[in-house]
Amino acid sequence: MQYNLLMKKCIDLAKQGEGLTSPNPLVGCIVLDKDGNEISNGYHHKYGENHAERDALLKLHNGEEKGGTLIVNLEPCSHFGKTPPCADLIIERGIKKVVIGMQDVNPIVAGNGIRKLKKAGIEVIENVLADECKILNEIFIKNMIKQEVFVAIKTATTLDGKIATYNGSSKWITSENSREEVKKIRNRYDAIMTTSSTILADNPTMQHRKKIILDRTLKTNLESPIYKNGEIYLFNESLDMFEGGINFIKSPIKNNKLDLKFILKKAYELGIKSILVESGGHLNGEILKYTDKIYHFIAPKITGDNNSLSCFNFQQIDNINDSYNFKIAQTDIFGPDILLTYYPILK
Ligand code: AOF
Ligand code: ZN
Repeated sequence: MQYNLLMKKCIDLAKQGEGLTSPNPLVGCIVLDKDGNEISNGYHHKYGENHAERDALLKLHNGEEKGGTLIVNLEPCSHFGKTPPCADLIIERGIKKVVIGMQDVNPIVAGNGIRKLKKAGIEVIENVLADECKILNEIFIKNMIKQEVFVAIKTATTLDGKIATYNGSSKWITSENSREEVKKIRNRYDAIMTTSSTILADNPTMQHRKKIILDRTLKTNLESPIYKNGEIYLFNESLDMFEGGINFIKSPIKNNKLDLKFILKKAYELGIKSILVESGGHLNGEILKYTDKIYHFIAPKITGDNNSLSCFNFQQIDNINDSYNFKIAQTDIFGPDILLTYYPILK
């Protein structure tokens, strides 16, 4: 049997938990009876709630899964965490075959779930749509393997790579369609990050659960719309306190700027596992070396002005071979704009 389509459906089910499962992974699950008919599905809804396998299996009450197949994008767990091990429930329910997208990278599971299933005589098929499953959980994977925050940048430019004219005029480069997609992208990340320059230039609201604001000298007005929703982490060079609903966090200075390495480490310690940077060319450029992924919306416009502001503005190079290199992973159309999704190629 070809399990690719069913695995794709598990990925789609898993995505229903986007924005709610962090720091845990996105997981979806399908159960087939012994004749291959789909009899249940489920997903991990929210951090701390049932895992996907349990969500799907607990919907079945009459033993119709006995001798059946379970498909799941992540190896079933083998540990007692917030819930008992999913592998045990799968065994108890008499499932005969388990189809897995990728092995778990969480060291307390890592292969133990698969071994437990096999020991119980269950056939295990691994690595079905593994690449897609790894992209689905790229944040979880980076967190588990490196114990570091996953950083993505979102930018919106003209065809000539500009985010604004020389005097900051930028509303709106991309279409309503693209801006709706940005809201969905934002939702995948624990926090958004922006700077005082962006706040002073655009005065955005940026609705989100958590916001990291870089304002070295505290020059933004704390009454600005951006401060009016979400938890605020305001990195600056002088204050370290919690006041007026704002976490002021004092950061060291490096090369005359707030130290990004410190900020990213601090954010991770504060439980922020992923960040979407939505700012201008300076921060985009400075943070590029820590960046895992870029969402680049491009509108079919040309400013034609070399003084317009670029989406990455941080270095001078003489040789074109000193450019940063990327691998384009996906292209989408949000008419009339396109969205390029790309990953840095590590040198
Ligand atoms: C999930 N949802 O659907 C699956 C997970 O914190 P706990 O006790 O819920 O355990 C989380 C770990 O369980 C997680 O890091 C991952 O290794 C494994 N699988 N987690 O939250 C799920 N299948
Ligand atoms: Zn589990």
